[in-house]
Amino acid sequence: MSEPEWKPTACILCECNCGIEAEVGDGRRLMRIRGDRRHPSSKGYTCEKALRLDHYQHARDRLTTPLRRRGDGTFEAIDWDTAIREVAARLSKVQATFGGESIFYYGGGGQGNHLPGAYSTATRRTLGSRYRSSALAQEKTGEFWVSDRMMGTSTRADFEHCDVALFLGKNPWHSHSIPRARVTLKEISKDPARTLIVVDPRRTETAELADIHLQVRPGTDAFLLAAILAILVEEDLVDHTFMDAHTEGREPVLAVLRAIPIADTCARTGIEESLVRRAARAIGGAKALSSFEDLGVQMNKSSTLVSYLHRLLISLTGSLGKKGSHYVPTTLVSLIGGASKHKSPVVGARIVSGLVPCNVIADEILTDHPKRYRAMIVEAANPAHSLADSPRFREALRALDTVVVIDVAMSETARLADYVLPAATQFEKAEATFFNFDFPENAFHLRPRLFPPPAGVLPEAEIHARLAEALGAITQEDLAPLREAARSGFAHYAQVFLARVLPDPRLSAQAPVLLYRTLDLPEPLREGAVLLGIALKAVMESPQSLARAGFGGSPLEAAEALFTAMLERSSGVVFAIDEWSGVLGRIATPDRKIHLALPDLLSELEALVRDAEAPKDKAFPFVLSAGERRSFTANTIMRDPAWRKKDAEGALRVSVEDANALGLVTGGRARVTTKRASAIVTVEVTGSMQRGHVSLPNGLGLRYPSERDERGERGERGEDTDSVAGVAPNELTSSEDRDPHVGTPWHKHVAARVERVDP
Ligand SMILES: Nc1nc2c(c(=O)[nH]1)N[C@H]1C(S)=C(S)[C@@H](COP(=O)(O)OP(=O)(O)OC[C@H]3O[C@@H](n4cnc5c(=O)[nH]c(N)nc54)[C@H](O)[C@@H]3O)O[C@H]1N2
Ligand SMILES: Nc1nc2c(c(=O)[nH]1)N[C@H]1C(S)=C(S)[C@@H](COP(=O)(O)OP(=O)(O)OC[C@H]3O[C@@H](n4cnc5c(=O)[nH]c(N)nc54)[C@H](O)[C@@H]3O)O[C@H]1N2
Ligand code: SF4
Ligand SMILES: [Mo]
Repeated sequence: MSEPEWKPTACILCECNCGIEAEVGDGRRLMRIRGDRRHPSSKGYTCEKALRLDHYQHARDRLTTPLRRRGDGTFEAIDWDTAIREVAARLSKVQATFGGESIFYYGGGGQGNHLPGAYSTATRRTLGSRYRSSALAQEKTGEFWVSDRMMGTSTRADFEHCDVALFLGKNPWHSHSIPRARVTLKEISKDPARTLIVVDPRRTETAELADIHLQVRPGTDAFLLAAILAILVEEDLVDHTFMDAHTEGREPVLAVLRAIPIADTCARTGIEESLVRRAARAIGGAKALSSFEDLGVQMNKSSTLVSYLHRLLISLTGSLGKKGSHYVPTTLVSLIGGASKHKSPVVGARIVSGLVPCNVIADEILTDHPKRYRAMIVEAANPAHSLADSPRFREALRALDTVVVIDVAMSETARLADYVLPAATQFEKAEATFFNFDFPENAFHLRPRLFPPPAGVLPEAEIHARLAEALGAITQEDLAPLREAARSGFAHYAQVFLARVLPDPRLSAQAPVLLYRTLDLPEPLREGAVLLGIALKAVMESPQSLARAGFGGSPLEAAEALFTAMLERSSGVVFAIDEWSGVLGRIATPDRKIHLALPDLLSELEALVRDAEAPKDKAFPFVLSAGERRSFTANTIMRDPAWRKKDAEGALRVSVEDANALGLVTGGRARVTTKRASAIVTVEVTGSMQRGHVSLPNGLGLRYPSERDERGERGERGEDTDSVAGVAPNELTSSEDRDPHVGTPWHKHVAARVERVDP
């Protein structure tokens, strides 16, 4: 037995990726976990979720060998050579018969792992795959589209230094998304000179800390923002100097806002006009406003309009480019972009940031259209659980010629695959994310692996390299000169790489796997190879920001220094340092101004406030928010229900008034019915919900093997020994309930009926 040892890594359960140290011992377990004070962003912070990460590393439904579906639907274990050969052959055949663009790619990374997506570009390019998507096309594409049109870029906010903080449909106490969220929230809350404003129909943990809680009626945020903007204009609380210097298109916007009937518009939200005015005055009077919109508005009615109004609020108050307000971070890999010229091939849906809207994927498959997708590669994602209308998405997967799933666990999606390729966990390979959005100092964290992968599983980098080889995309002759160059240091290697690989389209398509195969990094860091390419790109794109962080000199010197630092600083590295004075220079529209007037969305706003509300369907009197973040939820990364210390079933939250009217009690059962399906749930009666609004958590309803099944071989055992805790929210949602512009789902606004079920 060796002595346990503390090693740096990161939590993988939300986009913050807090630095942690794990005590690792024999048996490949994460025995104890604590925050890592050396991590540049989290500085020792964690929340309760990180401390039980061993439930991920040591899960009972871990995949341990490649699997192939048999004719009868069960799986058989196959060896890696067979798996790679057959997957390459099946996908090549689809490519030859229907064209590479019929091979759809979904995923590429979750909350903690973005290197698979980087390596997958090689496989996708080899196969000629063109269409892809990920969870971002269920949440952020409306925001990206609007941001791109208005600013040519996207912003984040500096909550640490703001005097007014605004959260729109966001509960950072539980969902985080900003560094050290609870510390920052508590500081704002207790400081009388700072104002915390929360817009949420529920009295969330964050709302409890707020100075102003705007408890909107579900789905009425566009009215609320319209009223706030109209008040800012009416009371002349807008920043004229900022608008003169940095915006254009002001007049049509002000004209629409002046015409908004403020009292009526407030009434639609269910909030007193006086409270809306108080919030507007706090926002208008802010020295530095930070604001964050998230799923409560992005997965809701008028989501794209809300993203637009939110950006108008930032622009009209001049909340960009000063400390404590909004900024444009320096990124290593940009996850965002605007709309492409091309539409999705079957439905003709708008593609934003290169992503097909998640809600149309099934429609792109379940059709006889000649351009329908015929095959899908799913990597580090669980769309059979996370996309709207799971039954229909399962049907779509079954209709495909070939489905390949790369995952660590037997997920809901893996169960429907033709081939399941088992990946090393995020602690068994070098991993990182590109969720790096801090400012003025921005950090990146390459985590060395804690354990070697067990026999039978491979890191995604190795899987994509083997696929490239099997598909004939790279040969030993391609590798030899690069291997040779690697012996003379990174700068020399980079020079040879730039000279040989980048000008050759065939080889540049394979850049990530060429780096992986030839750099020959030490094993615990091996999958970090692709970062040399990323470092090279970063020093070309943001030389000054990187130089301020110590990565200056010639591009080759800077890239070598940055890459070396990424490999060596196992608790993370500050790769960019920026200046507030440079932020407005990052507005990337052709005239470098913020374009305030988006005519389509202004017309939508006019229609919204003018038209009467559509009558409610009496059969579905409730609004169900399907997929709330809670203390122990983490999408489907954590499959073991024992990870959840409380609320194992993920209760339906119901207001006291509704519970009394329906005869519901905490711990009792209820039936939730939507137009799609019914589910039996456990009830939690709570004063935090408003009447007519109910909510279910995200990430539940997963199949998990019971303890006595631990020894069983995957696939060989019957499904019936698995248990399922809670309800999978997307059994209840419908894919046609989506945003008209970018197709994001209305998961937070599902019409529902709730009835008591007698025990
Ligand atoms: N604990 C935990 N943290 C997570 C995750 C997790 O699974 N668990 N997932 C991570 C991921 S992937 C994401 S995208 C983020 C999401 O983070 P959040 O967006 O904060 O998460 P949610 O709880 O889904 O939704 C936020 C709030 O929207 C509110 N809401 C519902 N309807 C409305 C409405 O009509 N208007 C307004 N204004 N609000 C409404 C809900 O009451 C809820 O408090 O969290 C990340 N962090
Ligand atoms: N109704 C409803 N639906 C929602 C939401 C909601 O609020 N309501 N939220 C949406 C949002 S914001 C998000 S982000 C999505 C999340 O949904 P998805 O993007 O589909 O992601 P996860 O559920 O996180 O699934 C991650 C998968 O990666 C696997 N995995 C873990 N580690 C590794 C690894 O190292 N390698 C590989 N290859 N696989 C690994 C896990 O086993 C799991 O199967 O859900 C969306 N769906
Ligand atoms: S869940 Fe998010 S906030 Fe909590 S420790 Fe993990 S990364 Fe940090
Ligand atoms: Mo998400």
